Amino acid sequence: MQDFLDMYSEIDRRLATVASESQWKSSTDVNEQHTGERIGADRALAGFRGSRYVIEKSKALLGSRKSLSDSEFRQLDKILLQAAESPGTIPDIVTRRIEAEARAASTLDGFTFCLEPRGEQCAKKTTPNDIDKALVESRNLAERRKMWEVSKQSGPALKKSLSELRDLRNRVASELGYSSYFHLQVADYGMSVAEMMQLMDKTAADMQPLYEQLHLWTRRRLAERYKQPIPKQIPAHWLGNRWGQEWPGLVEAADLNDLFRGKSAEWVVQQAERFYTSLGMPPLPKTFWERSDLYQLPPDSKRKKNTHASAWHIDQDKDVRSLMSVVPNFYWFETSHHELGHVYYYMAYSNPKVPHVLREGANRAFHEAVGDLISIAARQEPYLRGVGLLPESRKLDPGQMLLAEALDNAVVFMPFSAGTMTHFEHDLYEKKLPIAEFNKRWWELAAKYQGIEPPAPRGEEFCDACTKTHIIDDAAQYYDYAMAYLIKFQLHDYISRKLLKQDPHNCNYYGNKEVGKWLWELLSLGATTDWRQLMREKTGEDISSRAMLEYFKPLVEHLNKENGGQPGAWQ
Ligand code: X8Z
Ligand code: ZN
Repeated sequence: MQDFLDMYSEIDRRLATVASESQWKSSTDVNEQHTGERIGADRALAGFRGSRYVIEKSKALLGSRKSLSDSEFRQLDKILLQAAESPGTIPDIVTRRIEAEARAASTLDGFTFCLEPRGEQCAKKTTPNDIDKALVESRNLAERRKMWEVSKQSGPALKKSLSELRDLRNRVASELGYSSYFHLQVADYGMSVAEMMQLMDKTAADMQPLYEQLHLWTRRRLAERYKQPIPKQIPAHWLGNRWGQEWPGLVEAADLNDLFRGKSAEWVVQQAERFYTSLGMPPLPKTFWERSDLYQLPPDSKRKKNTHASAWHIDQDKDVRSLMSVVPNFYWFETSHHELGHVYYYMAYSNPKVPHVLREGANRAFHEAVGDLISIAARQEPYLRGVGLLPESRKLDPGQMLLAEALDNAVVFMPFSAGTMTHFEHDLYEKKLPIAEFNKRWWELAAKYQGIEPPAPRGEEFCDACTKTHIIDDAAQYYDYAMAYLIKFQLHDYISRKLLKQDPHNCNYYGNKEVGKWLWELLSLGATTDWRQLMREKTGEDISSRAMLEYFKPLVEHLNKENGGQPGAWQ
């Protein structure tokens, strides 16, 4: 037994390191050569992970479950899940998948958004950061619509790839008995598809009354801003995010973007690091700063890179990096805290007590929750004042701050993540949604869960779902974020009330070593314990929307007043 685990760990660590390094190169400098190198390295890794020997041996060892220690069982379970991503029994399909994944990633990562197309060329390019800035700041509806439409340009380029990838991913997953690729991804939680969908539907339903009140408040507010009649559904280009997944820029009194005027992008990332070190966690390794790729490239840069933020654990040990396009604003302030959360998780579980195969989060949602938890703390007034971001003269209204947090971060995100995204991917994989219905289904779901409609009907020449990074390169996993939001409010509730004995709305983790120790203990376990058990041990409860709903309770009253007790539903 131990021989097999040792052999697997040693070979896997080497091959995975080479593959990560090639993926890093192909994401930070998109070109044919790097795509080719990535395909080669991924094939070598897949060949090992999915080899018949690995599958048969781990199945056989799992067969005598009673004699296995918990750690042995968990390792074998992970090994078999990894094998299911590339079963050696269908090598041609696995190879085709690897190539299709790499090509789609290269189209996505190297995509040029164009303001003025000239035939096949582009006379004026733009960046996702500039699109986001226009969507947050512009008051001109024609300009907003233009930018929103530009942000959907990558969809048609990716639509066929998504359909092919869906078929290949599903075929791969079926080989070891999964009903679809969605099922395979959900299996990492030890859950069935039905259980996951139930949790998502319950979450969306729990948030619905509050979401509807926010929706009503927002459509009135934006109609006034743009001097338009109040719509039933919100036109997508009215909102400050390309997918309406969060709605920043609506509460002027709580707009924190101006705090970053005069700060550099470097400062933003360094300040995020200071949050973690203030808790007693170690500084980031020197190699993090040398090897990461943290800042925005100019629109005419020869080098192209993925502009969506990510964190990387290259060697399952000390080589940790982040890929971002930071500019000094509030979005990147929060996102830097988010990415460093991943990085600190990597650092914490890379210790001798955690076997190589279990150097992962307690589950994927926990991984997403850590940095976001710190982001909740990083927007609290005592912290902003303490680090000198918020000047003496600027007072913050707690009611307005809570409203802004619900809109630009927490509540508004839930119908998108638990509703639109999760159901789209569920239908894509489990129900084999035909390519001729991709866009129709996407907008049906956006209408149903988010109450959002496109500025004008969007036919099947588009693929608006394809413009969302995760649909292409983080397939069938977006419920991770919905769960992460539940978990982060549960952790925050515990930390503020039980450890700090402070109001969750007005508390300060910064500099608190007890909080740091509590969190580090959780992170250091990696995937060595069952996540449900960990949840109970650390917070005393199961995963639920209780803590998030409680956090936003003061808002219910506030919105009720502002909305004059009107029902919020748009349906
Ligand atoms: O993708 C991310 C992170 C990287 S793991 C920036 N997030 C989701 C998104 O942008 O859609 C964070 C919250 C949701
Ligand atoms: Zn993340």
